[in-house]
Amino acid sequence: MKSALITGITGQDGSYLAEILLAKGYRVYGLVRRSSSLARNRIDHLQRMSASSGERHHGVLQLVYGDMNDGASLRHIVDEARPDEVYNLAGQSHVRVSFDVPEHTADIDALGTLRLLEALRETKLDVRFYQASSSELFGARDALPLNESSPFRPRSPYAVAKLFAYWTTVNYRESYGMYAVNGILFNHESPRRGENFVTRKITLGAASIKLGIQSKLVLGNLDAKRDWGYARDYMEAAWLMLQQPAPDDYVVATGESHSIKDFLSEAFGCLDLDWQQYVETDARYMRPAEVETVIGDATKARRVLGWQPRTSFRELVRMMVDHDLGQLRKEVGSSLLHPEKLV
Ligand code: G4F
Repeated sequence: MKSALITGITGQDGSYLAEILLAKGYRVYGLVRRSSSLARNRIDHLQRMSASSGERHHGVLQLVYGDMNDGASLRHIVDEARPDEVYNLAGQSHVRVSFDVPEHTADIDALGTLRLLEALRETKLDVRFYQASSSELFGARDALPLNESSPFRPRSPYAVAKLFAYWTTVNYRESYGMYAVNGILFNHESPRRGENFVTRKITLGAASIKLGIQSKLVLGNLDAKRDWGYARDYMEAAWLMLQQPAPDDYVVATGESHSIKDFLSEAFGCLDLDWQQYVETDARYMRPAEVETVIGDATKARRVLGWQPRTSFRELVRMMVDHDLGQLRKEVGSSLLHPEKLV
């Protein structure tokens, strides 16, 4: 049985990756932080399946306590689990929030990666390491689409921290001969996306308006353009990157770019609503420095990994809207949801 350690297993990407690995028969170790609230809804179903026999999942899931700001805990986990593959998905991943908590973002996203790589180096395991790098590394660029050779120019504390992690990964590959790769993923969304990222904020907002729970949706910059794919498709690419004969870095993207306005039009359109009647903008959702347009060129991932996105923009938006409408219908009346207060 192959084994893998996933940091950030309770997040959108971690939960999809865990599903993929469990279906392949892996023993999956998921790093979780000790906290007073158990926010593990994205992996609850996996824990239940892993505990019961006869499911289509053949692997085993085990959660282990640790923290990216605690090198000793990482060393201990690596030593205990002795994984074949490590996927570093943990981090403070909200770009706007990184301007409010730059030090924390750097500690977890940048130094956390270093701590994990050091733990792997010290144990001298024959391990394959995946680093969740980001299209935010490129920042504002004139030459589009962006590929593995495009220069980096980060424009947020988040992107600067990710740049450190990117180069640390390359450095450990070159210095110590480690199988360490960067997946430079462009925006990837799903019904499991955090509610304060723009796509989920929109689908949840549109569904709330449709059901009369909310009267308007307040956003920031509506002109920004993103290359949005489906997170599950992107985690397939992450796995493929660790199955190659030699380590390398790959861009993962759809090659299509849409504006926030396009997303609004598609999402509200799914519910027969005109977004312009409900959407307002507010400076508090704007960023001190914005990345206006993002579009990726995943030619290398297509050629070397044989990967391609399987979910179109339209299918992705529809999937998210349908999910949120269904979820809200179940939760109407619940005090848990206050979409208008989201970042
Ligand atoms: O959904 P976003 O917050 O995603 P962003 O900043 O592009 O970053 C995401 O994708 C990156 C690439 O994969 C990741 F590295 C990163 O961790 C994260 O997952 O914002 C998208 C765009 C921005 O231009 C933002 O200014 O939407 C614009 N926007 C407009 N109104 C808003 C809002 N973003 C948020 N979060 N909330 C708004 O109200």
